[in-house]
Amino acid sequence: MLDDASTTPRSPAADTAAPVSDTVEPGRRGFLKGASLGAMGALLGTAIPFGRNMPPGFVPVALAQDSGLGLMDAKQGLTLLNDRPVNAETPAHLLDDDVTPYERMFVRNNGLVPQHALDMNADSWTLTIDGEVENPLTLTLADLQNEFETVTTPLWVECGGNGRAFFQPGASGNQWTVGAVGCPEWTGVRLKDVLERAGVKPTAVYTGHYGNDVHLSGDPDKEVISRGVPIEKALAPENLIAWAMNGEPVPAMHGFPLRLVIPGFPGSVSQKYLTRIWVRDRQHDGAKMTGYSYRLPAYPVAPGTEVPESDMVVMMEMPVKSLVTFPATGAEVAAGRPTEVRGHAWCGKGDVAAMHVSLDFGQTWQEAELMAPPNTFAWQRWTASVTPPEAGYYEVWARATDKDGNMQPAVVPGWNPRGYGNNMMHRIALFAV
Ligand SMILES: Nc1nc2c(c(=O)[nH]1)N[C@H]1C(S)=C(S)[C@@H](COP(=O)(O)O)O[C@H]1N2
Ligand SMILES: [Mo]
Repeated sequence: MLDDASTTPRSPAADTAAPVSDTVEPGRRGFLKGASLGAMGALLGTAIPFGRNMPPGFVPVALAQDSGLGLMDAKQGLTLLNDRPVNAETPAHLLDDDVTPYERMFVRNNGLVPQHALDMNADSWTLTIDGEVENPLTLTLADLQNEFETVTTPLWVECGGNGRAFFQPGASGNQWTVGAVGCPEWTGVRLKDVLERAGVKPTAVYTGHYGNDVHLSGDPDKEVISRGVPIEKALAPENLIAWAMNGEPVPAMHGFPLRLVIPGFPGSVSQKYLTRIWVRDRQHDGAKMTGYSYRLPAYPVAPGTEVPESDMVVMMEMPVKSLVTFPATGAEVAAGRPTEVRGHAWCGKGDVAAMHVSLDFGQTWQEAELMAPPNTFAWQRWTASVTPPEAGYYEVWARATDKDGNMQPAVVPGWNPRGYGNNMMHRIALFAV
């Protein structure tokens, strides 16, 4: 069922021109206390039949769990799309750092932040590896830290629905514009090393990931999200089981105390609050692996087509993409003088091959300087110098190309029912004076 199918997408032009404001409302923190039972019923998605007999100020158990919204106070300048669960994206100009700081890392929660994470309590935490393995493992944080090689490396995470706001007709789900992506530095062990310690059987086909965040209904037996990757991807060297982000314990919002970081694939495979990896003998069928979730039509369809569920296939590598992170859209620059523009580029297949910018709506292009990444699956810095010939309105369009020659398109590519994989070029406005 589509939860918010009527959401209208914002137009790209509106996004380009809009001033970016801090939309996190601190006053929302204690909002449950003042809410009417009717409003709470709406949150639960069901009526509360004996509501009129409940004492004033009563909070139903299903809603007592904190969504973690209070944790957003430490984020800086993010756009809050939803407060239960918490979803927030980062304006492009705040993603200029090579390594994304905590304050600017987007948040995508499908459920509620679990209590142990709110308490930052990792006592008795274990990770189980089972299924198609020779020796099922149950590892503590200390086991992971002591028995495997520790790796520290920047890796990008991008939500599969980043760019959804630009699909027409619109697609249900969070209306991400461009900022559901970030590249923090992660510390942990290679997923591959842990899987190899468990001994992957030849029958292994896929992984299934589990965390212990709380379903929006409050029902402890309901899975929030449980996705997986083909075993070949799971055994690739880039993936980490991480306990630290930017040198600190993984923050509550981002999966404390342990999460997967599987760059290249949609962010949803990077399970937070990780408790179990089930090695499967078939494609995983956990929550949000089936139906229309993180799936694309197996063939190109016209916008708005009703695609039968049986024709939907799992989304794999994210397409090549880039952002302009400096200057901020709407910047004033000097006419006739060179202006520095810069950003990052990344690709689900690994390194980006080339980067170009245009100052005349895509009529002519100049090559930008593209740095090698510090490691595969860290995003790559690009810089260019553009000169607006005279006073007036300009746009910088940025276009990355992958090693197979695929470029970012100027328009939304491949319409799909849930609005995944939009890698259209990012553009910003410049006013030359
Ligand atoms: N346990 C758990 N893991 C999860 C999610 C979730 O809701 N619960 N969301 C996934 C999705 S859809 C994305 S895009 C990334 C976002 O990671 P971040 O919130 O750390 O930016 O986490 C993934 N891992
Ligand atoms: Mo996501």
